[in-house]
Amino acid sequence: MKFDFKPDSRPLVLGIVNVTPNSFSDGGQFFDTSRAIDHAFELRAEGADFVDVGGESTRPGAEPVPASEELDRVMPIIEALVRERVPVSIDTLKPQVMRAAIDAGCAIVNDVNAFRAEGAIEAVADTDVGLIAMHMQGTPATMQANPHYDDVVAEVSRFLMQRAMALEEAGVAPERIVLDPGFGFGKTLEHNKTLFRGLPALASLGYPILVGLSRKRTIGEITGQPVEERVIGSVVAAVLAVQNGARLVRVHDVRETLDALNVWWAFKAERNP
Ligand code: HH2
Repeated sequence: MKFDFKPDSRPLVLGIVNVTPNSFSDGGQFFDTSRAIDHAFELRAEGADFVDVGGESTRPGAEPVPASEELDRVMPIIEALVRERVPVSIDTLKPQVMRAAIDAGCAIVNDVNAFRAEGAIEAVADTDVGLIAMHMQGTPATMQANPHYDDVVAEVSRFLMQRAMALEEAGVAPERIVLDPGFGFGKTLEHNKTLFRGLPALASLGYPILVGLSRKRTIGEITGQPVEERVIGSVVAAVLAVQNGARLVRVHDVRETLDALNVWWAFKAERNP
């Protein structure tokens, strides 16, 4: 299953399956393998273009898990999905997990660490999978302690361009690269707001932009809602993100997000199918 991003297509939706006991928004809910597989098929049936499978939480304060444990969590799910020809994205920052997932047939590697780990670029360069490189200041364990930027849009743009260049220098075709400003990863609410308004500038870097705000703390801070009541806020954020230039969104609530995006897409332009 290849990553074949068409610049003129409607925005793509990645449905999230976290196989972790501690993810912030669906923590523990899909930790059990068979439930995670059922949930992944459900998201696909609801219209997710890709199912993004993650076995290590990156919530603020989360501690890393060993590669062997992460593999045990994600591989059965990836294999079950690939068997049924569901396009899969693997959410990992470990080269070992990237390689195993690609060998199993993943279409995308989604790395919140933007392929900075030793061996990460080598693990993905000589393949044909899509690559999502995300900006993060610090590490999940420490990133929300005291994030600081002089100019968040400029600094995130510069970082993402550097990572895109590093991938291209290793032989990655630009069509395989997606960039992500990393909402909530070492950013305050104010940083996230400024970055959101800067999405047109990020989109002008020349790579498709992915936005992940689904059910995040930022949505809670704006709406005052607990995590299970953030669907409407998240859907509005997804629509505004694509309106501002994002081409992919990573979401928990696929059906609701797609309803909104389809209405936006239908009303927006004359060249729609
Ligand atoms: N956010 C999370 C995880 N992976 N990948 C990309 N590309 N962009 C994001 O914004 C992003 C991501 C964190 O959200 P979630 O998966 O809901 O929680 P957790 O990391 O606790 O599993």
